[in-house]
Amino acid sequence: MKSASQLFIDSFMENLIKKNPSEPEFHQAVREVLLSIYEYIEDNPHYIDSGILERLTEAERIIIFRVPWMNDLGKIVVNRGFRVEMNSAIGPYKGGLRFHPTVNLGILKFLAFEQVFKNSLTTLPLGGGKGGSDFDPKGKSDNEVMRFCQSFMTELYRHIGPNTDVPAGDIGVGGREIGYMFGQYKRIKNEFTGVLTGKGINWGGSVIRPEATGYGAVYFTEEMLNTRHESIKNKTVLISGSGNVAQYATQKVIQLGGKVLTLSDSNGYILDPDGIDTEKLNYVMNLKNQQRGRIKEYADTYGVQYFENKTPWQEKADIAIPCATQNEIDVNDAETLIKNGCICITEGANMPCTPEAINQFIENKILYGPGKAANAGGVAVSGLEMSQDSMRISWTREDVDKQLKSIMKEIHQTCLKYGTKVGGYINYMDGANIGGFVKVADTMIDQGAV
Ligand code: NDP
Ligand code: 2IT
Repeated sequence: MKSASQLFIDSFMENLIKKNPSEPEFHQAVREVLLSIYEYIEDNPHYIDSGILERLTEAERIIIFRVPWMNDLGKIVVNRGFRVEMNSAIGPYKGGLRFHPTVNLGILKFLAFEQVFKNSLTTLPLGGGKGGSDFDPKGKSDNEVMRFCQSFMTELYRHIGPNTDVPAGDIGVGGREIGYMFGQYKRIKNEFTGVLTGKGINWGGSVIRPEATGYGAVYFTEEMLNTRHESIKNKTVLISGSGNVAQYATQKVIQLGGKVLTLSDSNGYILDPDGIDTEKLNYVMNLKNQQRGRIKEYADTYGVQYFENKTPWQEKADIAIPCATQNEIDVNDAETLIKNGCICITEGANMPCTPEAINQFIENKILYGPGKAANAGGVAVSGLEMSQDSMRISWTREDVDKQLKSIMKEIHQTCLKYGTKVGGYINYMDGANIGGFVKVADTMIDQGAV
């Protein structure tokens, strides 16, 4: 027989799916949160009575718009632009923009939903949102990317603002794209404000913002390992992706004395048994950020193995840090990782593990750090960038790194507070979901029927 909690969750999900059809990633993200928080809200029924769950799962506002731009051949191409303004209870909407051909409303709703909890965990006054487009920056010239970004901002500008909604980067959106969008916003509004984060250092950006997600994920990994009197030093690490998050996670692992064996992109992964050192990482950064090449070229340059159309999870290592995309670790990968002795999985990406994979990690009492907690360093430093912009000051690398470290420690503490189970196992997923939920839910109750 089903328990009361299962019946409640099933019926809530049935309604949600009816209202939001064909959005499996959004359903997945909501179900995970419900499973984590149900017991807590059962003990605190005022959350149910005040409709908090219905409100949290309905975006405050969604904007969908046409993005026409001219390619280098003089042809007009049309993409679709989105901004999901999910929740502004504790601060302006905040979250990245993703440019990738797979972008659709359901993906952005899952990301915006998770962002609400993540931003709440950072301790900073940040609401949650996410946006982007099905535009594919791959293979486009700088001029094409610029024209696309200008067209995207020509509509988006009217919906955002430094006290309303502050976008940033995500997959396919880095310093170059933020620059083009910031330039266009400033031009249209005749206003120099911190309307985007991840800006260049010369024009209002914060030091350590490019590094923050990857560094933060590794700081969080170190915190988790410390609970078992372990550390990253001398550990082997599998990293997927080779973009912003993967690059700086690799850099921090190297700094802390660990050995990164793999990096990947959507075509395959490289395995470097000697470890990716600083020189090789610099090569990757140049390859990916300037040349915009493929990770396969690493294998050709350094004479290591390349596995086409495969992910790194079949390799043996102590730690895995997925830094590419959602659902990149399935239950088979999870079983292989565990069988190979992996003790810790840290989500640099958003929702990289399927629910079945997460169950495997938790059942086997592996250290499992969910993205909401583990990759919150990026948006946390975005929050610090907003503060610096509004004060018209800039902090040093040491200042920002110290604040990042202390925020990651606090997030870890919150996970311990809400996620420690009888017997001592720390369920970081429950910890992050409950910890993120309480602050937003209490605030929504304070603010009335909003
Ligand atoms: P980038 O665009 O810089 O890099 C993304 C990397 O992941 C690339 O190597 C890319 O390969 C790979 N990738 C993307 N999509 C897929 C896919 N469908 N299958 C396989 N590989 C894929 O993005 P980020 O590093 O910024 O983002 C990586 C992850 O981290 C995302 O989940 C993002 O949401 C999350 N994140 C990012 C933050 C940030 O501050 N940037 C903050 C918190 C989370 P290819 O080049 O072949 O597409
Ligand atoms: O998923 C994320 O947290 C991000 N892409 C960063 C968001 C931000 O506003 O810095």
